[in-house]
Amino acid sequence: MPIDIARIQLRRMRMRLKHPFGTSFGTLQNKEFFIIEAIDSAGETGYGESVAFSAPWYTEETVETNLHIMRDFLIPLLKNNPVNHPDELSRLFAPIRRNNMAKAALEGAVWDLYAKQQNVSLAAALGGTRSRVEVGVSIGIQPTINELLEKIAAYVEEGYKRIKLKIKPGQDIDMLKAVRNAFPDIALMADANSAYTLEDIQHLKQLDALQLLMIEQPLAHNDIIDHAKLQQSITTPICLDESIHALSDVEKAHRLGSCQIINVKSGRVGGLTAARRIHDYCLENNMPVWCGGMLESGIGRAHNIALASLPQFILPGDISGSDRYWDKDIIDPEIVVQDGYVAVPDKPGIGVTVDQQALEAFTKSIKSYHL
Ligand code: OSB
Ligand code: MG
Repeated sequence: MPIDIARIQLRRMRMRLKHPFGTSFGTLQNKEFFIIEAIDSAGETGYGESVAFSAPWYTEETVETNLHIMRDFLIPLLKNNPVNHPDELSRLFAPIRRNNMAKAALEGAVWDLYAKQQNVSLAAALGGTRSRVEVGVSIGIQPTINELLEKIAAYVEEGYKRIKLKIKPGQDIDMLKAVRNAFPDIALMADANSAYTLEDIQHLKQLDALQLLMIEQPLAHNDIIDHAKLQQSITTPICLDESIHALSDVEKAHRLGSCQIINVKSGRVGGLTAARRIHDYCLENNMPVWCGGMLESGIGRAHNIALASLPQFILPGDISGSDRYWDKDIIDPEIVVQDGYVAVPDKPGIGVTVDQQALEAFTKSIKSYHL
Protein backbone atom coordinates (compact mmCIF):
# COMPACT_ATOMS: atom_id res chain seq x y z
CA MET A 1 0.00 0.00 0.00
CA PRO A 2 1.38 3.43 -0.92
CA ILE A 3 2.36 5.71 1.97
CA ASP A 4 -0.48 8.20 2.52
CA ILE A 5 1.02 11.66 1.87
CA ALA A 6 -1.54 14.39 1.14
CA ARG A 7 0.78 17.38 0.96
CA ILE A 8 4.30 18.63 1.51
CA GLN A 9 5.04 21.90 3.24
CA LEU A 10 8.38 23.67 3.02
CA ARG A 11 9.03 26.08 5.87
CA ARG A 12 11.93 28.41 5.37
CA MET A 13 13.49 28.86 8.82
CA ARG A 14 15.95 31.31 10.29
CA MET A 15 17.60 30.65 13.64
CA ARG A 16 20.57 32.30 15.29
CA LEU A 17 23.27 30.18 16.92
CA LYS A 18 24.11 31.23 20.48
CA HIS A 19 27.80 31.43 19.56
CA PRO A 20 29.46 31.94 16.19
CA PHE A 21 30.88 28.66 14.84
CA GLY A 22 34.34 29.06 13.28
CA THR A 23 35.88 26.53 10.88
CA SER A 24 38.79 26.51 8.43
CA PHE A 25 36.45 27.94 5.79
CA GLY A 26 34.75 30.70 7.75
CA THR A 27 32.35 31.58 10.56
CA LEU A 28 28.65 30.89 10.80
CA GLN A 29 26.05 32.36 13.14
CA ASN A 30 22.72 32.78 11.37
CA LYS A 31 21.34 29.54 10.07
CA GLU A 32 18.76 29.32 7.31
CA PHE A 33 17.27 25.96 6.41
CA PHE A 34 14.01 24.23 5.56
CA ILE A 35 11.76 22.23 7.81
CA ILE A 36 9.88 19.83 5.56
CA GLU A 37 6.43 18.69 6.66
CA ALA A 38 4.95 15.57 5.02
CA ILE A 39 1.28 15.60 6.02
CA ASP A 40 -1.12 12.67 5.55
CA SER A 41 -4.89 12.71 4.95
CA ALA A 42 -5.54 12.28 8.70
CA GLY A 43 -3.38 15.31 9.52
CA GLU A 44 -0.38 13.38 10.90
CA THR A 45 2.88 15.21 10.16
CA GLY A 46 6.34 13.84 9.43
CA TYR A 47 9.23 16.29 9.78
CA GLY A 48 12.49 16.59 7.91
CA GLU A 49 15.27 19.19 7.96
CA SER A 50 17.53 20.43 5.18
CA VAL A 51 21.14 20.88 6.25
CA ALA A 52 22.76 22.92 3.46
CA PHE A 53 24.06 26.31 4.52
CA SER A 54 23.47 29.66 2.81
CA ALA A 55 26.79 29.45 0.97
CA PRO A 56 28.31 26.37 -0.72
CA TRP A 57 31.47 26.06 1.40
CA TYR A 58 30.85 22.62 2.87
CA THR A 59 29.43 20.98 -0.25
CA GLU A 60 28.07 22.56 -3.42
CA GLU A 61 24.52 22.70 -2.06
CA THR A 62 22.88 25.77 -0.54
CA VAL A 63 19.51 26.70 1.00
CA GLU A 64 18.44 27.99 -2.42
CA THR A 65 19.53 24.89 -4.35
CA ASN A 66 17.71 22.73 -1.78
CA LEU A 67 14.51 24.68 -2.50
CA HIS A 68 15.00 24.49 -6.27
CA ILE A 69 15.63 20.74 -6.27
CA MET A 70 12.83 19.86 -3.83
CA ARG A 71 10.22 22.12 -5.46
CA ASP A 72 11.04 21.54 -9.13
CA PHE A 73 12.21 17.90 -9.15
CA LEU A 74 11.80 15.82 -5.99
CA ILE A 75 8.27 16.81 -4.96
CA PRO A 76 6.98 16.26 -8.55
CA LEU A 77 8.69 12.83 -8.57
CA LEU A 78 6.96 11.97 -5.28
CA LYS A 79 3.63 13.27 -6.61
CA ASN A 80 3.81 11.07 -9.70
CA ASN A 81 5.27 7.95 -8.07
CA PRO A 82 3.63 6.82 -4.84
CA VAL A 83 5.99 4.67 -2.73
CA ASN A 84 5.20 1.87 -0.29
CA HIS A 85 8.24 2.35 1.89
CA PRO A 86 10.73 5.21 2.50
CA ASP A 87 13.58 2.93 1.34
CA GLU A 88 12.19 3.30 -2.20
CA LEU A 89 12.88 7.03 -2.30
CA SER A 90 16.62 6.72 -2.87
CA ARG A 91 15.95 4.86 -6.13
CA LEU A 92 13.10 7.20 -7.10
CA PHE A 93 15.40 10.20 -6.61
CA ALA A 94 18.41 8.57 -8.31
CA PRO A 95 17.80 10.16 -11.75
CA ILE A 96 18.46 13.52 -10.08
CA ARG A 97 22.24 13.74 -9.78
CA ARG A 98 23.75 14.48 -6.36
CA ASN A 99 21.84 17.21 -4.47
CA ASN A 100 21.99 14.81 -1.54
CA MET A 101 20.91 17.31 1.11
CA ALA A 102 17.72 18.14 -0.79
CA LYS A 103 16.97 14.41 -1.15
CA ALA A 104 17.70 13.69 2.49
CA ALA A 105 15.48 16.54 3.72
CA LEU A 106 12.41 15.24 1.91
CA GLU A 107 13.21 11.58 2.60
CA GLY A 108 13.61 12.38 6.31
CA ALA A 109 10.09 13.82 6.47
CA VAL A 110 8.68 10.73 4.73
CA TRP A 111 10.62 8.42 7.10
CA ASP A 112 9.17 10.24 10.12
CA LEU A 113 5.63 10.16 8.70
CA TYR A 114 5.94 6.48 7.79
CA ALA A 115 7.19 5.51 11.26
CA LYS A 116 4.37 7.51 12.88
CA GLN A 117 1.79 5.79 10.64
CA GLN A 118 3.29 2.41 11.63
CA ASN A 119 3.32 3.51 15.27
CA VAL A 120 7.03 2.70 15.70
CA SER A 121 9.98 4.89 16.56
CA LEU A 122 12.19 6.02 13.69
CA ALA A 123 15.09 4.32 15.47
CA ALA A 124 13.20 1.00 15.48
CA ALA A 125 12.08 1.47 11.86
CA LEU A 126 15.74 1.88 10.84
CA GLY A 127 16.89 -1.14 12.83
CA GLY A 128 18.44 0.76 15.73
CA THR A 129 19.47 -1.25 18.77
CA ARG A 130 20.52 1.34 21.39
CA SER A 131 18.34 3.10 23.94
CA ARG A 132 20.89 5.89 24.31
CA VAL A 133 23.77 7.17 22.18
CA GLU A 134 27.18 8.46 23.23
CA VAL A 135 27.78 12.07 22.30
CA GLY A 136 30.67 14.45 21.83
CA VAL A 137 30.92 18.13 21.07
CA SER A 138 32.45 19.95 18.12
CA ILE A 139 34.11 23.22 19.13
CA GLY A 140 34.68 25.93 16.54
CA ILE A 141 37.97 27.80 16.24
CA GLN A 142 38.32 30.13 19.24
CA PRO A 143 40.04 33.53 19.38
CA THR A 144 42.55 32.44 22.06
CA ILE A 145 43.83 29.21 23.57
CA ASN A 146 42.61 30.31 27.00
CA GLU A 147 39.05 30.70 25.74
CA LEU A 148 39.32 27.29 24.13
CA LEU A 149 40.59 25.66 27.34
CA GLU A 150 37.70 27.23 29.30
CA LYS A 151 35.16 25.94 26.79
CA ILE A 152 36.61 22.44 26.87
CA ALA A 153 36.57 22.41 30.67
CA ALA A 154 32.88 23.36 30.68
CA TYR A 155 31.91 20.69 28.12
CA VAL A 156 33.93 18.01 29.93
CA GLU A 157 32.13 19.06 33.11
CA GLU A 158 28.78 18.66 31.31
CA GLY A 159 29.76 15.07 30.54
CA TYR A 160 30.56 15.13 26.81
CA LYS A 161 32.45 11.94 25.94
CA ARG A 162 34.68 13.35 23.23
CA ILE A 163 35.97 16.77 22.29
CA LYS A 164 36.43 17.69 18.63
CA LEU A 165 38.40 20.80 17.75
CA LYS A 166 38.31 22.60 14.45
CA ILE A 167 41.82 23.26 13.16
CA LYS A 168 43.42 25.12 10.27
CA PRO A 169 47.01 25.97 9.29
CA GLY A 170 48.35 28.34 11.94
CA GLN A 171 45.85 27.16 14.54
CA ASP A 172 46.64 23.49 14.88
CA ILE A 173 49.61 21.68 16.44
CA ASP A 174 50.46 24.23 19.15
CA MET A 175 46.81 24.58 20.06
CA LEU A 176 46.28 20.80 20.24
CA LYS A 177 49.46 20.42 22.33
CA ALA A 178 48.19 22.99 24.82
CA VAL A 179 44.86 21.18 25.03
CA ARG A 180 46.52 17.78 25.43
CA ASN A 181 48.73 19.16 28.22
CA ALA A 182 45.76 20.62 30.05
CA PHE A 183 43.58 17.53 29.51
CA PRO A 184 45.88 14.49 29.32
CA ASP A 185 43.08 11.91 29.36
CA ILE A 186 40.15 13.25 27.32
CA ALA A 187 39.06 11.63 24.06
CA LEU A 188 40.26 14.31 21.64
CA MET A 189 40.11 14.69 17.87
CA ALA A 190 40.58 17.41 15.25
CA ASP A 191 38.60 18.36 12.14
CA ALA A 192 40.41 20.28 9.40
CA ASN A 193 37.55 20.57 6.89
CA SER A 194 40.00 20.07 4.01
CA ALA A 195 42.48 22.78 5.04
CA TYR A 196 45.70 20.86 4.20
CA THR A 197 47.51 19.32 1.23
CA LEU A 198 50.07 16.54 0.85
CA GLU A 199 52.76 19.21 1.16
CA ASP A 200 51.83 19.32 4.85
CA ILE A 201 52.71 15.66 5.55
CA GLN A 202 55.69 16.49 7.76
CA HIS A 203 53.62 19.06 9.64
CA LEU A 204 50.71 16.64 10.14
CA LYS A 205 53.05 13.91 11.42
CA GLN A 206 53.29 15.97 14.62
CA LEU A 207 49.71 14.94 15.37
CA ASP A 208 50.90 11.40 16.09
CA ALA A 209 52.39 12.41 19.45
CA LEU A 210 49.04 13.74 20.71
CA GLN A 211 47.02 10.52 20.98
CA LEU A 212 44.11 11.83 18.96
CA LEU A 213 41.15 9.55 18.31
CA MET A 214 41.34 10.66 14.69
CA ILE A 215 41.93 13.53 12.28
CA GLU A 216 38.81 14.35 10.26
CA GLN A 217 39.05 15.33 6.58
CA PRO A 218 42.56 16.79 6.54
CA LEU A 219 42.81 16.97 2.71
CA ALA A 220 40.65 18.05 -0.22
CA HIS A 221 36.87 17.64 -0.12
CA ASN A 222 36.94 15.69 -3.38
CA ASP A 223 39.96 13.51 -2.67
CA ILE A 224 40.31 9.83 -1.78
CA ILE A 225 43.78 9.12 -3.28
CA ASP A 226 45.88 11.65 -1.36
CA HIS A 227 44.23 10.66 1.92
CA ALA A 228 45.51 7.10 1.32
CA LYS A 229 49.02 8.45 0.94
CA LEU A 230 48.69 10.54 4.09
CA GLN A 231 47.26 7.61 6.05
CA GLN A 232 50.35 5.56 5.13
CA SER A 233 52.53 8.31 6.61
CA ILE A 234 50.76 8.98 9.92
CA THR A 235 49.56 6.72 12.71
CA THR A 236 46.63 8.97 13.70
CA PRO A 237 43.52 7.40 12.13
CA ILE A 238 41.99 9.45 9.32
CA CYS A 239 38.21 9.90 9.27
CA LEU A 240 36.53 11.08 6.06
CA ASP A 241 33.64 13.54 6.09
CA GLU A 242 33.38 15.77 2.97
CA SER A 243 34.79 13.05 0.65
CA ILE A 244 31.92 10.64 1.34
CA HIS A 245 28.72 11.14 -0.69
CA ALA A 246 27.69 7.54 -1.26
CA LEU A 247 28.42 3.94 -0.32
CA SER A 248 30.65 3.70 -3.42
CA ASP A 249 32.92 6.40 -1.93
CA VAL A 250 33.19 4.39 1.30
CA GLU A 251 34.07 1.24 -0.67
CA LYS A 252 36.81 3.09 -2.57
CA ALA A 253 38.20 4.71 0.58
CA HIS A 254 38.20 1.37 2.35
CA ARG A 255 39.89 -0.47 -0.51
CA LEU A 256 42.53 2.24 -0.95
CA GLY A 257 43.19 2.67 2.77
CA SER A 258 42.23 6.35 2.67
CA CYS A 259 40.71 6.27 6.13
CA GLN A 260 39.99 4.04 9.11
CA ILE A 261 36.77 5.71 10.25
CA ILE A 262 33.69 7.19 8.54
CA ASN A 263 31.68 10.24 9.60
CA VAL A 264 28.11 9.55 8.43
CA LYS A 265 25.73 12.47 7.80
CA SER A 266 22.42 11.56 6.21
CA GLY A 267 22.32 14.94 4.43
CA ARG A 268 25.69 14.42 2.77
CA VAL A 269 24.87 10.90 1.54
CA GLY A 270 21.28 11.53 0.36
CA GLY A 271 19.19 10.28 3.25
CA LEU A 272 18.70 7.78 6.03
CA THR A 273 18.40 4.79 3.70
CA ALA A 274 21.77 5.59 2.10
CA ALA A 275 23.27 6.27 5.53
CA ARG A 276 22.05 2.89 6.75
CA ARG A 277 23.59 1.16 3.71
CA ILE A 278 26.94 2.74 4.54
CA HIS A 279 26.47 1.65 8.14
CA ASP A 280 25.81 -1.95 7.04
CA TYR A 281 28.92 -2.02 4.83
CA CYS A 282 31.07 -0.64 7.67
CA LEU A 283 29.62 -3.18 10.10
CA GLU A 284 30.56 -6.02 7.72
CA ASN A 285 34.03 -4.58 7.18
CA ASN A 286 34.82 -3.63 10.75
CA MET A 287 35.09 0.07 10.01
CA PRO A 288 33.91 2.26 12.92
CA VAL A 289 31.33 4.93 12.07
CA TRP A 290 29.94 7.89 13.97
CA CYS A 291 27.15 10.35 13.32
CA GLY A 292 28.24 13.82 12.24
CA GLY A 293 26.24 17.01 12.66
CA MET A 294 25.34 20.10 10.64
CA LEU A 295 24.32 22.42 13.49
CA GLU A 296 20.75 21.15 13.19
CA SER A 297 17.64 22.20 15.06
CA GLY A 298 16.04 19.64 17.35
CA ILE A 299 14.22 18.09 14.39
CA GLY A 300 17.35 17.24 12.39
CA ARG A 301 19.05 16.28 15.64
CA ALA A 302 16.26 13.76 16.39
CA HIS A 303 16.86 12.11 13.00
CA ASN A 304 20.57 11.89 13.83
CA ILE A 305 19.84 10.27 17.19
CA ALA A 306 17.69 7.60 15.53
CA LEU A 307 20.46 6.90 12.99
CA ALA A 308 23.13 6.74 15.70
CA SER A 309 21.15 4.02 17.49
CA LEU A 310 22.32 1.52 14.82
CA PRO A 311 24.93 -0.96 16.10
CA GLN A 312 28.08 0.14 14.22
CA PHE A 313 27.84 3.74 15.50
CA ILE A 314 30.48 2.84 18.06
CA LEU A 315 32.10 6.27 18.44
CA PRO A 316 30.47 9.35 20.04
CA GLY A 317 28.53 11.49 17.52
CA ASP A 318 28.45 15.27 16.97
CA ILE A 319 25.01 15.17 18.58
CA SER A 320 25.16 17.76 21.32
CA GLY A 321 22.33 19.05 23.51
CA SER A 322 20.00 21.75 22.12
CA ASP A 323 21.47 24.28 24.56
CA ARG A 324 24.90 23.97 22.94
CA TYR A 325 23.46 25.62 19.80
CA TRP A 326 20.24 27.53 20.55
CA ASP A 327 18.72 29.81 23.16
CA LYS A 328 15.39 28.24 22.22
CA ASP A 329 15.07 25.06 20.15
CA ILE A 330 11.95 24.19 18.12
CA ILE A 331 11.24 21.03 20.09
CA ASP A 332 9.98 20.79 23.66
CA PRO A 333 11.41 19.13 25.69
CA GLU A 334 14.77 19.91 24.14
CA ILE A 335 17.58 17.38 23.55
CA VAL A 336 19.56 16.97 26.77
CA VAL A 337 22.89 15.30 27.45
CA GLN A 338 23.18 13.21 30.58
CA ASP A 339 26.49 11.61 31.58
CA GLY A 340 27.60 11.95 27.97
CA TYR A 341 24.54 10.23 26.50
CA VAL A 342 21.39 11.34 24.71
CA ALA A 343 18.32 9.13 25.08
CA VAL A 344 16.87 7.56 21.91
CA PRO A 345 13.16 8.45 21.87
CA ASP A 346 10.83 5.44 21.86
CA LYS A 347 7.70 7.37 20.86
CA PRO A 348 6.51 7.03 17.22
CA GLY A 349 8.63 8.62 14.48
CA ILE A 350 11.39 11.01 15.50
CA GLY A 351 9.77 10.89 18.93
CA VAL A 352 10.15 14.55 19.84
CA THR A 353 7.38 17.12 20.24
CA VAL A 354 7.63 20.10 17.92
CA ASP A 355 7.02 23.38 19.75
CA GLN A 356 4.53 24.85 17.26
CA GLN A 357 4.87 28.35 18.69
CA ALA A 358 8.67 28.29 18.37
CA LEU A 359 8.38 26.71 14.90
CA GLU A 360 6.12 29.59 13.79
CA ALA A 361 8.35 32.19 15.41
CA PHE A 362 11.40 31.07 13.38
CA THR A 363 9.44 30.52 10.11
CA LYS A 364 10.12 33.15 7.43
CA SER A 365 7.75 31.73 4.79
CA ILE A 366 5.77 28.59 3.95
CA LYS A 367 5.12 26.91 0.62
CA SER A 368 2.60 24.09 0.31
CA TYR A 369 2.36 21.41 -2.41
CA HIS A 370 -0.55 18.98 -2.84
CA LEU A 371 0.39 15.48 -3.88
O1 OSB B 1 32.75 19.29 9.46
O2 OSB B 1 31.57 18.15 10.80
C1 OSB B 1 31.77 19.20 10.19
C2 OSB B 1 29.34 21.90 11.34
C3 OSB B 1 29.02 22.46 10.11
C4 OSB B 1 29.59 21.96 8.97
C5 OSB B 1 30.50 20.92 9.03
C6 OSB B 1 30.83 20.36 10.25
C7 OSB B 1 30.26 20.87 11.43
C8 OSB B 1 30.58 20.41 12.76
C9 OSB B 1 29.57 20.65 13.86
O3 OSB B 1 31.66 19.92 13.05
C10 OSB B 1 28.73 19.46 14.15
C11 OSB B 1 27.55 19.78 15.03
O4 OSB B 1 27.76 20.00 16.23
O5 OSB B 1 26.41 19.82 14.53
MG1 MG C 1 33.77 17.46 9.53
